Amino acid sequence: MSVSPSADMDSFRKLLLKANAVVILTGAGVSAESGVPTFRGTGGLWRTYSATDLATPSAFRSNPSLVWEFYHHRRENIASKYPNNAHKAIAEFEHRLTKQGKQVSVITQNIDELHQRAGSVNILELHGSLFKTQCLKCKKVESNHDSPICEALKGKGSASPTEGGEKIPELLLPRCKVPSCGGLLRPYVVWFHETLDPIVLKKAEKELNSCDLCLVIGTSSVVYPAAMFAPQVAARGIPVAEFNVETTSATHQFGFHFSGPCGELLPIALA
Ligand code: BJW
Ligand code: ZN
Repeated sequence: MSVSPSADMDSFRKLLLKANAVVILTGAGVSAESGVPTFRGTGGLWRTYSATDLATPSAFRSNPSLVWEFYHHRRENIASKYPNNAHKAIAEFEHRLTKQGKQVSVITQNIDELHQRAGSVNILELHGSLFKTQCLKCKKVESNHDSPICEALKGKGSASPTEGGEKIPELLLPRCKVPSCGGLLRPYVVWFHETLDPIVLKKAEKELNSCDLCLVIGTSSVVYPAAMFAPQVAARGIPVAEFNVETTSATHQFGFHFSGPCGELLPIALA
C-alpha cells in the first residue's frame, strides 16, 4: 500500500529545524522563474530540435557547428537572466545553516550557474556548465564567459525554426588557446550516453549517504543517474520533500510533496 506524500508545511519545517545535513537536489524547474526554459516543458525546443537530438557526442561529431550554435544561444540567453527567489532562498538557507555549524549542499543538474550567482557555495554540478569548455585534443577544462565565445558565432544561434543551414567551418568554431594545441573546444556539459565525472559523482554519493534531509526541487526525475538519488535517500528512511509545479513519477516515493512554483514555495519553506 502506498501512502500519499504529505503537504504539511509545519511538519516539514519541524524536520528542517532539526536537520544537520541537508542535500538540495535541483533541476531545470528551479530556473524556470528566471525565464530559462525547462527541457521537457513548453519552450524546451531549439529550432525543431530537443535536447536529446543535440546533447549527444554523435550530434557534435556529425555537426559541431549546429551544436555550438545551440550552446551559444543558451549561453547568451542565460547571461541576460538573473537568479530568482528560489535560488536566493537556497543560498540564504546555506549561509544561515553554515553559521550554525550545519551542512547544506546543492547538487544541481543545471548548467546555468544561477545557483553560484545567487551566492550558493557548496555546489556540485552533475551535468557540467554552459560556461566551461573542454579541448578535444589536450582535454583542458576552462571557465569561459566570453560573449560571443568566438567571432564566427556572433549573431548566430537564433531559435527560429526557419533559421540554420550554413555550417561554420570547424577552424572558426571555439578553439583551445593553449599554445601549440589549438584543438576544437566542446561545451563542458554531460551529454546523453556520457558518464558523469566520477569525482563529482563520488562527492554527490557522499553527501547523499550522509544527509538527514533531502529536498528535490524542479526536476522531472527522468534522467539517470540523478533520477535515482532522491529515491535512494528515501529508501534509507530519510525524509525527502519534493517541490514541483506537478507530480513526477518519483513523487509517491517521497514523504512530502509541495505543489507550486518553487520561487514562491521556497522562501516560505526555508525561512
Ligand atoms: C517547476 C517549475 C517551477 C517547472 N517550480 N518546479 C538508467 C535507466 C534509464 C536510462 C538511463 C540509465 N542510465 C543512463 C541512461 C540514459 C540517459 C537517461 O537517463 N535517459 C533518460 C531520458 C531515460 N542518461 C545518460 O545518458 C547519462 N549518462 C549516464 O548515465 O552514463 C552512464 C551510461 C553510459 C553509456 C550508456 C549507458 C549508461 C547522462 C545524462 C546527461 C543529461 N544531460 C542533460 C543535458 C545537459 C546538457 C544540456 O543542457 O544541453 O541534462 S539532459 C537534460 O535533462 C539536462 C537536465 O539536467 C536533465 C534533467 O532535466 P530536469 O532538470 O529534470 O528538467 P525537466 O525539464 O525534465 O523537468 C523540469 C521540472 O521542473 C518538471 O518536473 C516541471 O514540472 C518542474 N517545474 N517549472 C517548480 N517554477
Ligand atoms: Zn587544447
